[in-house]
Amino acid sequence: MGIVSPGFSGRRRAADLPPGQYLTEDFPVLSAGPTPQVRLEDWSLTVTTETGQEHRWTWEEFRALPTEQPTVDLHCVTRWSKLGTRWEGVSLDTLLADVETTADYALAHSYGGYTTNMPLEDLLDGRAWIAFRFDGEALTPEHGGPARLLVPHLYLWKSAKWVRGITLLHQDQPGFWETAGYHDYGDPWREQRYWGD
Ligand SMILES: Nc1nc2c(c(=O)[nH]1)N[C@H]1C(S)=C(S)[C@@H](COP(=O)(O)O)O[C@H]1N2
Ligand SMILES: [Mo]
Repeated sequence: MGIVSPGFSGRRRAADLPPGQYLTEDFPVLSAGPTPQVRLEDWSLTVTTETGQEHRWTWEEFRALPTEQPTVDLHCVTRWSKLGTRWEGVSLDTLLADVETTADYALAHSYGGYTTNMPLEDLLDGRAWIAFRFDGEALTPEHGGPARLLVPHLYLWKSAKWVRGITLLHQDQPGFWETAGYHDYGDPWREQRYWGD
């Protein structure tokens, strides 16, 4: 008789799952509204500092930046986790390298109006990307293409799809779900799902 079933993937285990999460092999789509269709020639990404200074990249400029290929685990607050997902994107360390700021907070803005906040330091030190490729393919519109924020150490609602800008702020400004009762920070390992968790 077998002792332990290795699970479907046979590679990753319950120990890789934050509390209250279950493993899924598919990639659910969770969007609060319709999927915006952004043409690459109309796309841009803007970082706005606390003094109002703007740093903007067209798609061409953005794609000329050096990229990384992180493999990361995703944890959605609706309790599914997907392990070992493969992405390609530009590190926020690269994007923010020449941005002068003393801000402590960031607010990501998306085409379509979605927003989400996080401490600026959570975007740094190799922990966040503007991702444009998933599993070797161009990121599909329903998953946030042309490009989405990827901040995998926080619950997935922080990974703004269709990202168009990041505003750097001296004061924390809650985004769409954070204003609706979700946790301001959203650490899956501390199960910070809702206000007060
Ligand atoms: N612009 C935008 N980004 C978003 C959302 C959204 O509704 N709009 N939903 C968030 C939530 S709650 C989750 S769980 C993930 C889902 O990403 P996926 O649809 O690629 O699985 O995107 C996040 N980013
Ligand atoms: Mo979510």
